[in-house]
Amino acid sequence: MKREDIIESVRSQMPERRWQHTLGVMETAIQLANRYGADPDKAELAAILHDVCKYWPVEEQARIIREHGLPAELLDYDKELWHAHAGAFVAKDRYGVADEEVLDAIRYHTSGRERMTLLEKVVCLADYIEPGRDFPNVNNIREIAEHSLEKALIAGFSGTIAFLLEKGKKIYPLTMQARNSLIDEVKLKEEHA
Ligand code: DGI
Ligand code: FE
Ligand code: FE
Repeated sequence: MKREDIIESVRSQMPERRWQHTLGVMETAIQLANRYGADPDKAELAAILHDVCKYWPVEEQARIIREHGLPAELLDYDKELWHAHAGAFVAKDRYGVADEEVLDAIRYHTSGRERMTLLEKVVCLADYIEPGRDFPNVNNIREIAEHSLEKALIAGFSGTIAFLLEKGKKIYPLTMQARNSLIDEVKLKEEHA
């Protein structure tokens, strides 16, 4: 499907404020891609589609996970995690996105995972810091993002994990693995600096 048609279709599936968020993620993902050497067109496409399923009924998101062989353990964790995996499926199935890098960036935009690709980092971080975001510490993460994708994401995931702990919620293991892995990457980079 053409970029413009995907945009109109995605926009029609979410409330206006979520569309504004998506526009913010598109803009920020392109900026980060240019800053850190990722492909800005891929970053933009992943951003356009990253929350496509966010406002679908949760039963529909769960059905996609069950019927299409997506990780079943997701269903034992917070529903907020489901739209990312369901979204990657829909991007391929309904919008014809074939690029696995783009699909992974959509799939892991919420949880992260061990050894995230550059494109996954760009989209995940853009989702945290797009201009419309307002949560404690977001300005700090924006500043860190000026010089380190990895350090900014560590700060983002640390905040999310603290939030989940505070709420007494479970933490999806990929989020812990993502943070651990980013910490290792930063350490390695500093050792080789
Ligand atoms: O879809 P968005 O609101 O733009 O952002 P998102 O896809 O990053 O979703 C974030 C929400 O997911 C946030 O409110 C925390 C919630 N969540 C629940 N369990 C987990 C989780 N986020 C992560 N990273 N890991 C979890 O285990
Ligand atoms: Fe999301
Ligand atoms: Fe989002």
